[in-house]
Amino acid sequence: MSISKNHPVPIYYQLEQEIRHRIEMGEWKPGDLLPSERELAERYQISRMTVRQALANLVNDGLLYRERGRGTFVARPKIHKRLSSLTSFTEDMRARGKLAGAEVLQLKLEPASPAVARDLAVPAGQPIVLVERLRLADREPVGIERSHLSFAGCEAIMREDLTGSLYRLLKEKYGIIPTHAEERIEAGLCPAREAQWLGIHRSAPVLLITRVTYSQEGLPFEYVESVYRADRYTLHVSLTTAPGIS
Ligand code: 16G
Repeated sequence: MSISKNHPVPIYYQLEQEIRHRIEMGEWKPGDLLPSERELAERYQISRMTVRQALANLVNDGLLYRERGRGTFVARPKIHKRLSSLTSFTEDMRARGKLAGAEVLQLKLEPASPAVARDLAVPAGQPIVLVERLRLADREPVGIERSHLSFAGCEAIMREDLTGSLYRLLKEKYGIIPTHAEERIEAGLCPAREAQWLGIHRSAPVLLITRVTYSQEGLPFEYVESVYRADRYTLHVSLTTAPGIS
């Protein structure tokens, strides 16, 4: 591929496409160091400013990352989480060909705070289960999920092995089928404690997702607060035009 200066497509965009192509073809692999700005400018006979713009766009898109003093590298592909279907972490990972894992950070019975009690439709102060887990994709920490669980006999879950799929356990052993969820997604900066577990800088960008999950009976059984590494996650939504809008 070459870059044409007489083309209506801007030169920085042509360079972006060229780099994307090399990454897609596997010519440049995750972790590879890209040629320097100067080398790229010379190779394609374009200005360093143009190279800088193309690289900055690819860094913003998460395809490349920079390390101060070392250069620009090819990033690992992110985990795509579809927002249109109710899935578990394990299912999301399986769909990506990754091995899901969990490390239990906290497991206890605690009185429901007024906010959690409202979402779980229980009286404030009622003992509910708190399970906080570090979630792993191919053994790499990608998120932390703090689930507040409330259903008849939920204390029994304290004796379970929670390093596998929680949703599968709930389905198979407790007859609770996650059927519907309401989710809220915000951008945030990683708190210090979570940053340590996730192995990222304090205040690195994260996705903060809260979810209330309902069973097949329409009862809320889980209120979860999650922190996912923004450098490892992309949220994916399919959109269709609403009827009546042209
Ligand atoms: C998802 C859910 C979380 C649930 C977990 C169960 C979000 C924001 N969170 O990660 O609520 O507890 O799946 O996964 O999507 P598991 O069955 O693999 O343990």
